[in-house]
Amino acid sequence: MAELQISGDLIASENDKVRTAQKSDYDALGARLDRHGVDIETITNKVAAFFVAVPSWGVGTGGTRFALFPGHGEPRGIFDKLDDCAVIQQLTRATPNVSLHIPWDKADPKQLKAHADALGLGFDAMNSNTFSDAADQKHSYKYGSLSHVDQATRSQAIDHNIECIDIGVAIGSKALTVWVGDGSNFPGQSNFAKSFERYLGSMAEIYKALPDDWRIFSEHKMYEPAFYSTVVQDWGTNYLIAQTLGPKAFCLVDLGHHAANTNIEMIVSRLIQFKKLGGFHFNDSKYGDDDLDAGSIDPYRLFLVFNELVDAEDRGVPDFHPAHMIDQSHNVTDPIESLISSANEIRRAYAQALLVDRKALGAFQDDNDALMASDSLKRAYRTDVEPILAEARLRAGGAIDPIATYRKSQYRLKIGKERPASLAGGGGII
Ligand code: LRH
Ligand code: MN
Ligand code: MN
Repeated sequence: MAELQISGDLIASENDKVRTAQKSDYDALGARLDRHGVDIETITNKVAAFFVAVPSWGVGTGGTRFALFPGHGEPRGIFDKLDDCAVIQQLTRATPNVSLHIPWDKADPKQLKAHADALGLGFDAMNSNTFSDAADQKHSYKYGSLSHVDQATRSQAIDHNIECIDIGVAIGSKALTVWVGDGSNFPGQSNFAKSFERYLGSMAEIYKALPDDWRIFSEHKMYEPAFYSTVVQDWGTNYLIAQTLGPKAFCLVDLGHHAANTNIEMIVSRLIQFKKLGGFHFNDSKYGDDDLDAGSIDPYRLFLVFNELVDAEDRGVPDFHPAHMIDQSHNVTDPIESLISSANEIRRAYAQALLVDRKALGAFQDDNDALMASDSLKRAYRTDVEPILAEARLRAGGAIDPIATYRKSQYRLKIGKERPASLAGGGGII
């Protein structure tokens, strides 16, 4: 039987050290917001109700295509990964769900569910994997999967996705994310139209296997592993997929999957407007699909994405419930610390976006007052919302300072003794 790893007493005693300071910071921010007509309690309650899912593959140390340097206490499999995810949730109270990757996390669904239940965790979208070959598979994905020229290879990839749905149903997931690396490295290597047609045909088969209350998310990525062309390369293609498949199909936006300088927040707005935004893989990047910690490179862009989400929430867009998930690879940090920090950064962007004075912003836009419109965003972004984030954690039983509490718990040291030193990291080298 799984048990929670961080003692409640430790969280309480660490919180006691900073409780008075937290209260005074929270009260001061409350007074300041009140002067601008904002009720801090409304913001805190919204932040406390905002959750982001942790990727199972993110709790192991990641790597590059050159090397992987495992840390102490690397998870040996999905059950260790769930234990690590529970630590993140215990301290942040922002990550009650885990997103699984099959076959990396393949195990008896009953045991998966029991282990997660005991830790108080649930499951977000399932992720299929047809971008690498599993040990026992008959047909290779070297030249593609759902868009492969060979029907038998496509069928194998379709069956794998249906298996992911079946596992997901057994553990309480409600969505399947499909990302394929299919593409080509040379002009002429593949026929753009035919490979997209084959991809759509395969996805239609998977779509047919979706339970009524499930959604399917297609995830686009400009390049890598294919370096000349990629079958699902941008949001335009992604929108066509969702539109072609039907009402249960939506687009997933991974923040690292775009050309440099792409206006991602505008893509988010378009997908919302045309009712096809399915969810996110949050991370940050400088050059490509770097999978760096959310908010670590361009926190303003993260804020601008949330500005669109809050705008939609405010306008009461019907059936608007995008899935919020993290997709990162931690190569030089303790993955648990990175995920704690990322969950907080994502909540921070949400809290800041909630502070935008939308009425004033709308008026500045209508007046063509570019400077003041931009200033309304900056004003919200500049607000230090940390006391709100800490308060949301504290009230839900988490830590005022989750990283300090995590370090104090010596959890890494403890699991380093229990789990043998291994070469295993996240899921493969990602
Ligand atoms: C592809 C990707 C996709 C995979 C994950 C491991 O780059 O973003 O979401 O499932 O990485
Ligand atoms: Mn992703
Ligand atoms: Mn990626």
